[in-house]
Amino acid sequence: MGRGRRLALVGALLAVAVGLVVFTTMAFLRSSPPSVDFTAGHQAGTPVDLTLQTVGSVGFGPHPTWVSYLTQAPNGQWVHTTLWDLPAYTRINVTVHQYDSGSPLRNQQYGQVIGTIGGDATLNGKTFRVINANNGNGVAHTFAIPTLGIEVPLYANKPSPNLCAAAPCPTNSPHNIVSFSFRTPGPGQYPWQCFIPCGLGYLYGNGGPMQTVGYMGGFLKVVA
Ligand SMILES: [Cu+2]
Repeated sequence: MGRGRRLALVGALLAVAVGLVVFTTMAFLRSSPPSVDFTAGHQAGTPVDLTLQTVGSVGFGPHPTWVSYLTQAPNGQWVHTTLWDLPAYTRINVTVHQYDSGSPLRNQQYGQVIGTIGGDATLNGKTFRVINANNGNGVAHTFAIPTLGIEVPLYANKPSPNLCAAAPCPTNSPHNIVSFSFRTPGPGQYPWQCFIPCGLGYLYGNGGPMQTVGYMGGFLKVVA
């Protein structure tokens, strides 16, 4: 093979290699869970119902053992995502079906309900403002929107082999129902997340699902 042909061959192989790297990188960057749309057909002034679930291990996808939130779409289907399109200046009635076990809190401040309408939440129908995580089953996860000053602890289930281990969890699995409301601000993207270090097997519990959109955090995409 002549020098020119060898050079051309090396050049072609290099181009293929670069192409593969670019393609893989773009595919990785593009991979994002879907956003559930709660704005379609929304009538100004009426509240939006947002129903979520938390599960100790999602049971499918690239990380089946990770803890996760799931979102119920308006058509009733459970979607593995933490991204929502929500109307601005609207009351959001949140209901979380909490299927996971928990523990005492490392930071007791996260046992407080902060920033909701009325400053409270309900646990299985009973109003509360704080959970003492050193009593009972402890806290499994929190729902927090830091930029809006909202934080709600989600009471845990007693550890048991009967706890749901694959989402979407059926309502006959042991769970707690936590409800609260808040108002969306003007248009913008607002991050939300869990503040309980629930990424088991990661440094201080704060890696893995705690750092990944679609599991323990996401975004409110508030639109006008
Ligand atoms: Cu969590």
